[in-house]
Amino acid sequence: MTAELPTPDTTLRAMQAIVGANACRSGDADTQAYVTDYRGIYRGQAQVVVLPASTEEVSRVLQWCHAQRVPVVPQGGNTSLMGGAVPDDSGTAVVVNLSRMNRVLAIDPVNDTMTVQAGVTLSAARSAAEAEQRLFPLRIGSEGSCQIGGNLSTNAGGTAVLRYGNMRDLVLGLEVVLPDGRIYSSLRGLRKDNTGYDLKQLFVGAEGTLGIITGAVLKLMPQPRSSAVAFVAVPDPAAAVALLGEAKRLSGQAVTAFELISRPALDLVLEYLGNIASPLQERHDWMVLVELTSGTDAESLNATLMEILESGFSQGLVLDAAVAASLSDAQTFWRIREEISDAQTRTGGSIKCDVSVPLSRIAAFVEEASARVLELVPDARMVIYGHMGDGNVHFNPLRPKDQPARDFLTQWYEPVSALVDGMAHAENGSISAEHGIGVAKRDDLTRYKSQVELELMWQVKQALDPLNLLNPGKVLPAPGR
Ligand code: S2G
Ligand code: ZN
Repeated sequence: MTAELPTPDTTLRAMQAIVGANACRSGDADTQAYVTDYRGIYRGQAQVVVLPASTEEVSRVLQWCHAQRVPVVPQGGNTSLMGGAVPDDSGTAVVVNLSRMNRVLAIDPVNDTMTVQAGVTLSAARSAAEAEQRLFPLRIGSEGSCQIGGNLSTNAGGTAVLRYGNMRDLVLGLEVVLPDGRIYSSLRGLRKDNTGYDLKQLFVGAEGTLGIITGAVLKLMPQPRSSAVAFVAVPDPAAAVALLGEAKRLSGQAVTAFELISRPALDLVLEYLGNIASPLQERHDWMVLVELTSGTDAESLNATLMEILESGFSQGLVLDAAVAASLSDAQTFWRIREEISDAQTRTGGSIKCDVSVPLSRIAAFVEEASARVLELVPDARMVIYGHMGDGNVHFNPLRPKDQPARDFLTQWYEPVSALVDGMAHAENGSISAEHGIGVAKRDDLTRYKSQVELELMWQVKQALDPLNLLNPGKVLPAPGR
């Protein structure tokens, strides 16, 4: 016999008693922004949305919801692409939005750590580090609105993973409120701590299904003294991979970003931006944005970049290159790269396949998957771009200009995503390299995860959230599906 859920009015009053009336939102109009994802694809309903100001308040909210068996959806900047941060349409959930917990609590420049609340935006975190002449290296296009808690919950990657890793590699300590309200805190800034299971890593990438991240201790890096950026035309993806090898051989750790851009991706974003010309004179099928950063002076780093490009030219790996002659040039090159995502959203009809394969197989994968997708959807625009350097591309077939988005998107799961994910899986790759699972790819896990992997994930979920109250329906398919 399932216990009766409290009425929305009872829940609202209980939440108001914990966080205060001003930190509660109820009713469709006031909750709209919190129950719909930023692209308007995933829409749900909530009993109440609460914006707690402290870990203590989060704990009390979860204690109450746990006692009343009320499901809870944790939410940061609500920039999830997979529907992971909004409630379902049952109208039973309480959304806990962390935006008011937005303080940088401490920066220790000697220890190279920064302690933040979960609601600090990525851009605020990066600015706080910069003010102390340090770098917090996570770099993703949504940095103005995404929050550190959500970056951790989705193990966010972005354009500097090649050099600095994902959020999993950038976190040293966490504070998490568990489904029953207990507070797990390991807000320590130690690079070495071998005292039992590394519990914090359970919550990184769990998409809010095991606990609500309320604070973190993050690694800081030395600020690079110089950077060198080039927009390079290459004959094909295989040449891009070979050029990456040359870049690593000649500059070692200095390779910070290596972003593939297909011609349809470039055409799309230049059309969207409207006021920026291609950095290259000629039109090319494939390009890469290459960024080196280092502690050496700009002159020697640029010389290294030129050495890489000359070597590339001599081996037929480079067809043309525009080297940023100023910060403004570099910013323009990066703006072209970063705006591809919004250009897709504005155009509509983007089938998103966020896949990764071993770097040794990525060129063949891109070529073969492109050919096979075009057999299925001959006029699709092959918007293929992103983090080739770490084996991840956003393989996003886009609707033909003359086809309405709604028609084109009927092909999303079958046949397009099933084909592309199946090919990535066959390469021992990932069907979601960066964006996580949410609800969008939840049921795919039964196809692409082994039975043992699924059983282990269910066992972890059962151990930490036996009542399945935290972010229900996200990430894990129902057992036995
Ligand atoms: C990026 C953004 C999401 C997408 O631009 O690196 O992660 O595929 C993507 O539009
Ligand atoms: Zn990406």
